[in-house]
Amino acid sequence: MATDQFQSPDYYLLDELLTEEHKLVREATRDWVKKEVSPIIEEYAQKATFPRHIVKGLAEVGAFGPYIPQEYGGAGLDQISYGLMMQEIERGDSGVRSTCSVQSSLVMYPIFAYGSEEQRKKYLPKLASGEMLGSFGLTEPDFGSNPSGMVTNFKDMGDHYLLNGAKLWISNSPYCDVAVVWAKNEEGRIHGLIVERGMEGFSTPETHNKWSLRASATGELVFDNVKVPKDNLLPNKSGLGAPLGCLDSARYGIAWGAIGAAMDCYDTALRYSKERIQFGKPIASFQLQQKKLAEMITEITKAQLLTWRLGVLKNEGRATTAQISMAKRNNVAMALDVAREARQMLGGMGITGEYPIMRHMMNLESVVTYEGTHDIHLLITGMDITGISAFK
Ligand code: TGC
Ligand code: FAD
Repeated sequence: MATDQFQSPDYYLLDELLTEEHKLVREATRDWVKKEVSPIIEEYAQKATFPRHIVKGLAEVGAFGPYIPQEYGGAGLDQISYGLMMQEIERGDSGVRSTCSVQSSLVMYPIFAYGSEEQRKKYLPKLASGEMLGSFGLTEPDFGSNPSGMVTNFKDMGDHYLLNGAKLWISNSPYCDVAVVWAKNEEGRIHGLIVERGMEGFSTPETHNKWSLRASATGELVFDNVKVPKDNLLPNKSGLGAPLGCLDSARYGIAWGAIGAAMDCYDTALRYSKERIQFGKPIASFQLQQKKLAEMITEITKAQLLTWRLGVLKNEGRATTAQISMAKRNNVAMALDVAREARQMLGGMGITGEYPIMRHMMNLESVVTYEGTHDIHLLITGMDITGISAFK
């Protein structure tokens, strides 16, 4: 890949809405991405290999549990700092941001919010430092958008639980040391269990042949009569609301992350269009190309405003599930549109790994599907404004 020359667009001077701490966090993350992600990511994506070696660096930059209190190893930052980190990391690659979303919001968050004090002390510092990598098992082969139907289950055997079932499409699974797994008890109530690598009957086969998120490892979590100690059940919340609460936090991070991918595509296309000469002029001088760039920066700016406001509401504890859905849906669709237009602006070069655009575009095809599909989020908005669930 060519040298990373990224210049962040800020058309409405939104930096003025950020604190000094926000800007410091963003610059530190941006510098780290330029140094550690940009130079290697194309090669890892082409090879469809997870860059395991950057996990330590992600931990050092504070990307694992940015908003988890420092006493548990987190960075103790606010939600806007968390969002800005996800933006900068996804500017590098959605797959690397995926690793952070899963570790922070889908593994550390449930242990912090629903776990016992012993569980917090045992797992959170190791997850924050990258000593442990986590995964989150909600989706099953027959239950994706409708997780309430899950069949993975556990039985109370007196001194332990016996876990059976399988989870599919699980980010980080082939490399995870621990998994937060959602399963039904004998009464059909959903609970979270912490499953550790090495427990007999627990396996994590990798899913191959993905054309998207190629630098992120995806796989299954398979439970064949796994004996889970009783201490590994998350005691403080049960029901579908428990995993959905984690998704609120991860979807919020994705809303910011998608802006990062869009900014990278826009910035690349803007620079290319000023340098590429056709018909004796830079292609940036043609009205059709200017239209594409003008629409991209308009949509990026609208997403930045929406997401900053969501961050303020989240800091105040007032962001609703439906507001988060709207931002996730809008921003990922926006980023996909920007990526597709930017790809065209680069002509044939747009399909090569010399530029990041095609990789972002392919990654975003997963991002628009995971953490609730584009249509599911539309229906969450529909449910919120009408009071009628389209799912029942
Ligand atoms: P519904 O009846 O609406 O709700 C069931 C119970 O949950 C409560 N609830 C919430 N609680 C906390 N936070 C939220 N966000 C909540 N949303 C709902 C709700 O009040 C109810 O409580 P109670 O006490 O009445 O029982 O549930 P439903 O079965 O009708 O489903 C609703 C629907 C379709 C919106 C939901 O299931 C959904 O969001 N589906 C999409 C599934 C999804 O997003 N899966 C993501 C898997 S993880 C992933 O993709 C990780 S990718 C990570 C990466 O690599 O970055
Ligand atoms: P389905 O639910 O079968 O949906 C198929 C289509 O039907 C979609 O277009 C959907 O919008 C539509 N549809 C479904 N129901 C309705 C309805 N009621 N009305 C209208 N349309 C509907 N899951 C995890 O638990 N942990 C992870 O770490 C994780 N990581 C992932 C990583 C990747 C790369 C991918 C691709 C997925 C990951 N997922 C993970 C799973 C992801 O959350 C699911 O793929 C997603 O929720 C959709 O489920 P599904 O693929 O089964 O699609």
